Amino acid sequence: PELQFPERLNCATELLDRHVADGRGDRVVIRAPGGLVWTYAQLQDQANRIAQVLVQDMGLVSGNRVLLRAPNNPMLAACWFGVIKAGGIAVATMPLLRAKELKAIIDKGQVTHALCDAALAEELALARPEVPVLRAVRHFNDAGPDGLEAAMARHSGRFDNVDTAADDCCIFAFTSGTTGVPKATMHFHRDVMATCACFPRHILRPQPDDVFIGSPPLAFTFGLGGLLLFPMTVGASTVLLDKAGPPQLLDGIKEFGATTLFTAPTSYRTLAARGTELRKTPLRQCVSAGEALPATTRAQWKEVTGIELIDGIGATELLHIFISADEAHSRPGATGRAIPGYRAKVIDESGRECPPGTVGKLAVQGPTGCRYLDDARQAGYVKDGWNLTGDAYLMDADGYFVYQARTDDMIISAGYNIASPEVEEALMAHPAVAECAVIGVPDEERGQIVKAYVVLRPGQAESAAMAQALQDHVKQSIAPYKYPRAVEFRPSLPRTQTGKLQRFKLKDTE
Ligand code: 3UK
Repeated sequence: PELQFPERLNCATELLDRHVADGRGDRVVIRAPGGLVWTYAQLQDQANRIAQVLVQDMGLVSGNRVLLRAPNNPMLAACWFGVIKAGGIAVATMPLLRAKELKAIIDKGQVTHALCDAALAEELALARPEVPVLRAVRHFNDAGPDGLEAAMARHSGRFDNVDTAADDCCIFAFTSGTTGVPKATMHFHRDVMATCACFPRHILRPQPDDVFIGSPPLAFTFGLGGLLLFPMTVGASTVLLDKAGPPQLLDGIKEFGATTLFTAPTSYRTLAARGTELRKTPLRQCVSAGEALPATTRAQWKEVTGIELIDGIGATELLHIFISADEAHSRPGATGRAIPGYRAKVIDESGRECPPGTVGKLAVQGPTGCRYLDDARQAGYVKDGWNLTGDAYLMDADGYFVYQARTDDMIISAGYNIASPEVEEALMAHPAVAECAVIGVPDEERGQIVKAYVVLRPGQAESAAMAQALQDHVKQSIAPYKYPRAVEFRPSLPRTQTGKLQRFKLKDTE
């Protein structure tokens, strides 16, 4: 029943205006470095002005697509709500994208309007001559007479949200491209509310006094949910950092008294080195998603901070996390169970459900799901009403899902199935290893062999002896046939802007 929504629904009304109407307007919603603090009433005022600029000055009509481009900051959040209030579709883009990638998104999404941070104006300006569909652009965090702020000052802080249907689209989200070309997915107003009724309500259970902080960009749905929508479900607050590497996260947690952290496994691994400093802070909940969480990282985080990590698998196609476990129910090595509202199963090649303990393809069904802009791709992701995320998993007898690999990252060597992340985890437990990536490379005799790309910690020497030591270490920690027969040292590894390893790029170089 909690996932039934009225026919008319605007998620900005529910997540933002509701708090002001119910007397919570004076509560803080956003803080940012430099001392900026906005209450719910102030965010509403800003978003209402932006909605009017969009509709009255920029000619936006319901259903138009608005490109948003900024590092995480308060104006980006205000613009997101402004677009939603005006009945538009928010197309948030990763800050590091170049003109060519912006052009592809604008073309694919038929984006007509853009609100862009003045600091990131350049690449959009370069793309503009090639995208005539984009007819109106305004820049924010811009004090000039043509800036968005000057236009906002000419409007009132009052706006009646456009009366959207629960099934009207409000987000185009682009996937991070772990397997290459980014794909665009659509989400409706009710999907936003459904996501807020799942992971936050059943797993995180935030309190109004919680302070959220983290690294994922709001352009990545992991960040949009974790750093904007979820705190707003209970009138809590968020800290938006324009730079959110481990040092900034650490400083931010201390400065703002953050209680709830959202970041990726690699970031937890780096932060753990200074994790004891976090014991003196109010930090109490830490969410990891985006990539598999190695059991060693979970154990290390618990040891240095005393906090049990909350792992969760989410996907752009499903908007947010659908399998997870809270601190009390977490199991090392397992992502968790299907969050109430979702169903998940593991299926074999013919689509039949696998018995517990057997590796197969993850299939998910629930209140959110994949809607690609591109129909041809849709049939590949959604089969018989189940979303196929492209992950290999097994489910144990208690309904816990144990991650194996992306299905494209399962290596078949001499008839053995070997999951890249398992070999990576074994390697990362070696003290000389900072980062690594494991792929299968073609081999005449074995079909494929396991190859490891390794980034060593500072001060460690790249040598044949080191390679041998790493191979021996893997043979001793997991089944020996999984050890990397080839080891190559690298100064760094290719990652997406959401921080995910791009194993396909390494495969391409082979
Ligand atoms: C992988 C994980 C193991 C998995 C995302 C939380 O990552 C997100 O979305 P993307 O579309 O990628 C989806 C794919 O990433 N993955 C994510 N989380 C985990 N693998 N353990 C995990 N905990 O391959 C999945 O299919 O970029 C994550 C919330 C919103 C998101 N969009």
